[in-house]
Amino acid sequence: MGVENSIRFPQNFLWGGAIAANQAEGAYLEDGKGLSTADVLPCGADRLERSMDTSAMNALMNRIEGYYPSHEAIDFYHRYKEDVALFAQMGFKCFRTSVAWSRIFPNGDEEMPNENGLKFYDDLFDELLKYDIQPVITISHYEMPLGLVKKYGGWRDRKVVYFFERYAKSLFERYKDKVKYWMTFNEINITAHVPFIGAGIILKEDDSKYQVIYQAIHHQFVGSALAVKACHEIISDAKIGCMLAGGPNYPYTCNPEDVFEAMQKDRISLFFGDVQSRGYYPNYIKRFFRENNVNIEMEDGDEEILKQNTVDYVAFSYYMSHAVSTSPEKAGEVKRNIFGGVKNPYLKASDWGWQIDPKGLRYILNQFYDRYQKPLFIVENGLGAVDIVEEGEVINDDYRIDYLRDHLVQVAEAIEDGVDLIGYTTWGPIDLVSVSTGEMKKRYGFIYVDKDNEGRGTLRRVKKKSFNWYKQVIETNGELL
Ligand code: BGP
Repeated sequence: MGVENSIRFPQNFLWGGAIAANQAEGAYLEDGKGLSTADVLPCGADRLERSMDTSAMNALMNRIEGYYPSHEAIDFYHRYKEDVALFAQMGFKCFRTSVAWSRIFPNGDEEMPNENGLKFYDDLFDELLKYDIQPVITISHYEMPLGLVKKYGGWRDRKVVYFFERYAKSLFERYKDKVKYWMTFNEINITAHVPFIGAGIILKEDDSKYQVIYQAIHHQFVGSALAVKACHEIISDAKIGCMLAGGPNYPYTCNPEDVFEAMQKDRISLFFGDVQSRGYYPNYIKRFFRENNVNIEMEDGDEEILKQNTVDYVAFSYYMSHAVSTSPEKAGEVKRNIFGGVKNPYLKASDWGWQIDPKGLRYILNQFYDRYQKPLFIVENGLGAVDIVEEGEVINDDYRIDYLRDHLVQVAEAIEDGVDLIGYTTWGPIDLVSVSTGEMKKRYGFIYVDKDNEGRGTLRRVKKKSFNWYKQVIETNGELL
């Protein structure tokens, strides 16, 4: 099982997998953890749209009703030893997860961290290091303490910058000997599309939407830069990156209108990487701000903080590409997702309508490397699919192997193109709760977890066919894909 690949991956390439605290841990109120934004989000196909509905979200602030798969998730909190042992069997060199901010600061604005929360991650990191698996840690992955939303309106309030800085510093101090790869905000560019998930923002009736969102994003930029600064001061041999949702925007036709529109869409997304990697707001975004009545309030010293504390590497997720048309009605079916865009006639899509495009990964690796000239790290890639458990506990997920292989072939090509790549972590090496639906049905894992959308199941772990395939990929450092 495996196709030969003649292009060499770098020595010490960080192969692994990635999860996020709120999608895997469960134990949502254990050991002093406070509620987080992720704990109150409703489930279902329209989850992201609902997170932008002001009255629905206001109602959720004070009442959790119904069943939330994320409250137990896959119970990683109690079963991490078993799971880490399985990752070690696959030969993982690294493992990306996030820290749940509300385990460390249950309301977000306390003076002192919660010792029980810190202890959990100490134990988890020790377990990983026991197998020589490097922890790669996202400080904020799509969640923040709900207390900060109720009391301060999330990242709208400048004070949250300092609560975040305090939180980040307590992680660096505590784990300085254990964690050498960090990133600040998961998919920070998604905040512009789903501000509750990215920044704990519930828009009010009289809010000027862009003003509120981009001001909050400015606060995140400053928080991120302060975290970079603290990380460099506290852990001299650490690397800290930003993390973007990657996905190129292709013009639907060679009509210059489409070509330009695609470039603009790329810019609106890459703006986040530009600020965090280059250290200043690019000129093109200033026009967007002018035309949308956005006036960023900066404090004295902000520009200096951004300039002085740029990231060491650029991490990103990659699932799909987008096609952009200035006349979408002519271009065919308009995809219903948060990015907009039209159907690309050259690509197939996943069951969730995500357009599968391996070459787009080579494209974006080159695009990012040309733009940033910094090491890159692919920290999410994978296929969300419905898996069938056949007789004898067999799961033949050849579609997943094909997806990952096709993407890795393009990763190898990009390495040959000269891109400096630190590593590759697949999304959800073990099945977990989906961000876009809040459900279990959309699975990414090499390891199946017996749990369904309604919470039925034993939570037992079962290796899928892809488990041994990925093991072999790592064992041969990508020579057999
Ligand atoms: C990214 C997120 C992840 C993850 C992934 C897959 O945007 O960073 O947290 O969930 O997408 O998305 P989904 O779970 O909706 O399939």
